[in-house]
Amino acid sequence: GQLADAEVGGIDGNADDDYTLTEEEVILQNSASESPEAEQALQQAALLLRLRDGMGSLARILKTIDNYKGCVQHLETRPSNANDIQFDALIKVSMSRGNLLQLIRSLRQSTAFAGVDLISDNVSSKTPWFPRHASDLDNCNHLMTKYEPELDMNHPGFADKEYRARRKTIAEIAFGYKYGDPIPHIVYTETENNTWSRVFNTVLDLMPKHACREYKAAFSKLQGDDIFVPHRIPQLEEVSNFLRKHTGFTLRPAAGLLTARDFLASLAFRVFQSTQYVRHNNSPFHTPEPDCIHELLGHIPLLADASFAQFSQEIGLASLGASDAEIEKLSTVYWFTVEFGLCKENQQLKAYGAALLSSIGELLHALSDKPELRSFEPASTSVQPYQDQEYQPIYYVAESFEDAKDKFRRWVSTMSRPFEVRFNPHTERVEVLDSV
Ligand code: HBI
Ligand code: FE
Repeated sequence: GQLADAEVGGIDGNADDDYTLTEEEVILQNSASESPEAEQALQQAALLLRLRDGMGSLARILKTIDNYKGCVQHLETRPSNANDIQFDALIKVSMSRGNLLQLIRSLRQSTAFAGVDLISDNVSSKTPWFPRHASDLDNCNHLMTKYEPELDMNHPGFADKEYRARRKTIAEIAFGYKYGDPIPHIVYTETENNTWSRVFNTVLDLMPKHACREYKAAFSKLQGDDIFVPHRIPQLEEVSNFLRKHTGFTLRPAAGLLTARDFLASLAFRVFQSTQYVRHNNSPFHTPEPDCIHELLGHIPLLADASFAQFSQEIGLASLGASDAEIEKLSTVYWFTVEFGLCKENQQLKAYGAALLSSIGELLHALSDKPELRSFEPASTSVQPYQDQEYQPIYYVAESFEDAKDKFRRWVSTMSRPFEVRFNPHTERVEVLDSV
């Protein structure tokens, strides 16, 4: 009872001032402050300590861990080579993120541990942070620095100052956007509307023969509602309202190519992050990065299809809290289905992938006899390397969206995540069901 039971949660207030957080503490603080659930999530850490006043402080440390409801999973001590009364201790603990953050602060700052140096606090973030509510997507807007007009000399807009300024203005809208806001209206220029018209008209030509029936059905509805017309770019807000009515999907403006983790996470909430800028008018039929013409003509029609919407959401749900390696596999599945997927319709091959439907060149290539066709099998599709600079040499063919979804579900159940997630559409919240 003599041990340091006063130390739980009690950090000397004045010690806080000139104290900088370590990288691990920042991880803990960020993840713990997201929500009460995150704060309670269990976390592992390996604490390496130097006990300058012998073994006495070890007992105090263990008692404190116990008070924080932590579990010591491994403990090792040895005399340090410095001198006789100094010991090094390695303690592996598992405790809630919130408490772990407090413990680390106590070890560093509290006078009760004056004889203890915390040499390292290697926090393993086994489960990466992920959004629990649709409003958490306000934090899921990290861009990949790839194919940007500012950075890529091969970008058609690289040498065009005016284009770059336009891109910046539109990107600012996306960065300022918060959950619940209406999507700001963009007054597109005549040049931008012209670029849209040129792509729109080629899609109109090719769609009857090459697009899958679900795409065509939704496309007609978008035309019927005067959202898809040749002479003007649809506004994301009207498109979002259209989708909400059909499948509950909505849009959020995105500033550019997002990280796969952020992009996939939004799908779990039936939210599609859509760019709002337009490709450079010098290259109307090709863009190195997503633009709103690709999103609108490629992605939007199928997101209005119930079965496809479900498939998209399941990829998103599988991504929440997944490891980096698993995100990579899910991205690859996304690539070969949502972006470049082919499907069968009465023995004929049709396109459903957004990158095909919004790019005539690749659409005709995909349906020619040049590429290799394989049937969609998540286990092998997810590890197929791909490149994004030229036309694909391989495409995957799905029997139907329902079949793709069944196969995908079975494959996802083999992934390593120690919990299940379920989306509650009433609260727009992802519920986490521990399966351990
Ligand atoms: N970001 N804005 C945006 N649009 C996409 O279509 C997109 C993305 N980031 C990643 C991505 N697509 C895919 O290539 C997968 O990595 C998920
Ligand atoms: Fe896309």
